Amino acid sequence: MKLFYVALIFFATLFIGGTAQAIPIPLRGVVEGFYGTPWNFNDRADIINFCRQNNLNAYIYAPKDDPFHREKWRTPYPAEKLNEMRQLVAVAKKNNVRFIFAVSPGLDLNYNGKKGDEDFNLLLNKLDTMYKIGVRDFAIFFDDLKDDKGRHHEDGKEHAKFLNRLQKNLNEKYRDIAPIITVPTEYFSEDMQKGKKIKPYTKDLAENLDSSIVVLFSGRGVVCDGITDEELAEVNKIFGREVGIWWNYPVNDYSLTPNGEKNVKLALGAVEKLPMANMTAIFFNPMGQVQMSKIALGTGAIYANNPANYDENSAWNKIINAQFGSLASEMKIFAEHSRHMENSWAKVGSQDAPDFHTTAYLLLHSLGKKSFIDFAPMDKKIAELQSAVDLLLKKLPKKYLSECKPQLEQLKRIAHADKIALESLKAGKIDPKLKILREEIAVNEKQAVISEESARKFIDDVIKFFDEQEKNSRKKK
Ligand code: LTM
Repeated sequence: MKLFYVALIFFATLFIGGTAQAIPIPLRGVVEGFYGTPWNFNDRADIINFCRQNNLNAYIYAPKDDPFHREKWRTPYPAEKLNEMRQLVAVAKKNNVRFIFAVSPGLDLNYNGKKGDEDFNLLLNKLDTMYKIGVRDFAIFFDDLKDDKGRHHEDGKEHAKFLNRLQKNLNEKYRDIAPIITVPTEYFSEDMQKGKKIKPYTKDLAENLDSSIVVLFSGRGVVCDGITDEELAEVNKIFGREVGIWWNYPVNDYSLTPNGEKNVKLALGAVEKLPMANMTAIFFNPMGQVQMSKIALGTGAIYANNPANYDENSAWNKIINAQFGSLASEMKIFAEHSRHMENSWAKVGSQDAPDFHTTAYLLLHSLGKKSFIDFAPMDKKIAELQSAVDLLLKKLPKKYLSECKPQLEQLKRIAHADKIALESLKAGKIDPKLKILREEIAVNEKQAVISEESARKFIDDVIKFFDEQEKNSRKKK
């Protein structure tokens, strides 16, 4: 009976006024893990400071295009770089943020024989150097080791053996280091299984990996539309431990234009559809655009500090208000048009500007069906968009503008073309300028993509409407 009351008091204290008390994810932060130009010292110091302010407690150093992290992982950091790293570690310490140093040696790592020992020692030396400058957290990543046919040739047992040996060596040498964090080669659940069967790499890794090593996975896909509690539980079961998440939002290193040219759409939405269940760790992979990443990262921080009570809309509003002050309402209009990221293998982030989309849809579907067409709601949406973009282009502080000017300018072009499209509908006749504007927008899509299914789509839809009208009238003749 006594036990019953103790349990009752325990659970009662978890609930205050009907809301569950916040239970933060123990290890929560940012993984600088994207492809493309790595952040510089100031960006990193800034993000570490941002982590402290937002109650995130870890930063992983893992820029894919730092040669000393991946391609030339054997080469020690030059003195100047090491000195920068030392300063960064000090910044992290001051901010109470764990600085996690990662190496991705998988491209050409030897596991066995003499070469295996040599590589092992080289890696150990690299970590030793980092220990000497104050690092106490290490990560070894084995992601993205597939060949051009999408196959990998990694061996789960070898990875486990290698990581276990490293962990053992570090633990014997140092008493104050945290368990190693790893990302396996099969790091998303659809790649860990074939049908219902766990693939050999994952099975061997899971069966042999030291139970204290932290495993991160990215969801059912590399970049996917959320992770359910069930999906998390399934991966926990595979690895026999509570795994952590490497979340690929707001990273945009894969965002390609329709012609396959690089980039760029900005991911300015909130993180969403993440589990409520317990997990050991979560790391958000940002964009190269450090300041613009802070919208999603800020919402990620709110999530990671209280997953069970997370509401993406209120988090998104709160963060934009805090970050942009008097420009917050304009910023929300802009950011709303740039949240959803999608290509043939990636899909994440909520719909871009759904209200704008619905207003346009309702207008286009009322044409020819009603005697009175109400243009006012669309007029209002376009006017709002135009004035928000103009104000941001004029007033946004340089640190933000330097990261989002191409997208703002593209949205300005789109909003202008939307206006011409709307006027064409009002006049019942297409303004010839509209097709020229669309061409100009298409050319600029090499640098900036935004609101593809909302404000941008309205232009195409209106042109299509007039093209069909013309086709029909020709048919009648
Ligand atoms: O997601 C993981 C674990 N690895 C890479 C990241 O480095 C990259 O930034 C994202 C997004 O393109 N995809 C990956 O596969």
